[in-house]
Amino acid sequence: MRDAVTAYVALGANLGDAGAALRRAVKALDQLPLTHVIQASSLYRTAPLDTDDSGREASAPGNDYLNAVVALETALSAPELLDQLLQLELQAGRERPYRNAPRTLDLDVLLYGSARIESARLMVPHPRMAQRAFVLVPLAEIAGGRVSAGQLDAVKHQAIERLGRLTA
Ligand code: A4P
Ligand code: MG
Repeated sequence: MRDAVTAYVALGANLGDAGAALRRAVKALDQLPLTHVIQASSLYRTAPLDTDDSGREASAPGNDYLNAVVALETALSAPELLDQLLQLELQAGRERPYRNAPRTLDLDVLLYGSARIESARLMVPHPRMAQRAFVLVPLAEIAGGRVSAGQLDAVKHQAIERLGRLTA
């Protein structure tokens, strides 16, 4: 039996019924093999944002996003977890016409225990998470120790509105 790890996954959607997509995603994550959802942040409405690895910031196309973060306890390896997330995105009708395109569901691995992973298909911690209020604010809500006050301060100009509970 493999040891379980606490992993944090960011959820985002701005196409179709984004609220329903995020709620369905939480249920689906809880049903993945060797995995349980142990915590979920509130649901947030956020303005579409384009950030790159250099820290540049611009607005992105499409409607406002709904975003949230969940904590998983999982015995899947990080690449196995990524495969499962990509599968759930496909099931939600995800298409990738261009960079930062509006999306029915985006699931990103933010943190996987304390692992640092730099492979061609998986970077953990997520390389752009520190530039994004839509990641840091919900993550801080459920994992205060993983986000510093300075990090939150650096993104406080980005529009984010707490809507309420994500899960019942
Ligand atoms: N990949 C590498 N590392 C990871 C990781 N830690 N988690 C690779 C997930 N995937 C990772 O992702 C492309 C490839 O990244 C994957 O196949 C995987 O091998 P993708 O989901 O196909 O494309 P993407 O989502 O457009 O790329 P990415 O990098 O997830 O986009 P971003 O940078 O996350 O930006 N504004 C608001 N307000 N809210 C949002 O949620 N999201 C984006 C997407 C832009 N603006 C937004 C939001
Ligand atoms: Mg993604």
